[in-house]
Amino acid sequence: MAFEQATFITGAPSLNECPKPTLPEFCFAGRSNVGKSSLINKITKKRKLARTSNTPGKTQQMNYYEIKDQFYIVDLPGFGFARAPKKERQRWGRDIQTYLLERETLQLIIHLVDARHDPTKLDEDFFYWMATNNKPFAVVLSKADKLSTNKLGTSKKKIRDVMSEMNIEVPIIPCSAETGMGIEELQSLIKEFINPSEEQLPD
Ligand SMILES: Nc1nc2c(ncn2[C@@H]2O[C@H](COP(=O)(O)OP(=O)(O)O)[C@@H](O)[C@H]2O)c(=O)[nH]1
Ligand SMILES: [Mg+2]
Repeated sequence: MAFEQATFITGAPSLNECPKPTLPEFCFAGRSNVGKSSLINKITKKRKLARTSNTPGKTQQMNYYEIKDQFYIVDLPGFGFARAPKKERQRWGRDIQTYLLERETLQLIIHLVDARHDPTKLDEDFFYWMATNNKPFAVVLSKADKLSTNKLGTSKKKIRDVMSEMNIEVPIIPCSAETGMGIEELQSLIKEFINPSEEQLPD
């Protein structure tokens, strides 16, 4: 599969401006600055794909990238984006929840947590919320190059412990957009989930 054949499709400022749900879709979620755009650039081997369409401080939008005729990658606005006014943050929270719950072509939610930090209350709530809503998700420990193998193991275990308290078991993949660590594993995971059912296939 050619992850490199990626193009920017649109920055959807609201849910009803998302592209028609014709292709399987994968979204990247997590706080601002956790490394979502860098990871998208790394898996598509395009250094400027995600950055160019995302001007900091502008209205938060869902940035859609298409891997040629096969699937969409969606760069979600981070939670905790300080620059947006409160009203806008609330609207976005609702919009993203609706997106995550109701987007029929969404195959897998990839949630990033900075490998150097413990998961926040927001991360934990997010894990719980996804699990109780039966949403398939995976956790990426981002910026893994910044930690020793030992410390990385500890971070992974912390997340696994938090999850197992909630009876959740999902893939946890340490990744680095700098060194490429974990990228192939993430690509394989995406491939496993590209399995649209009959009724989702475009005519
Ligand atoms: N060392 C290191 N830095 C990273 C990595 N991924 C992202 N960064 C840096 O973290 C900052 C935020 O990354 P960005 O992709 O814009 O985060 P986003 O807001 O979640 O899209 C940038 O300065 C990146 O260069 C990584 O894997 N390793
Ligand atoms: Mg970004």
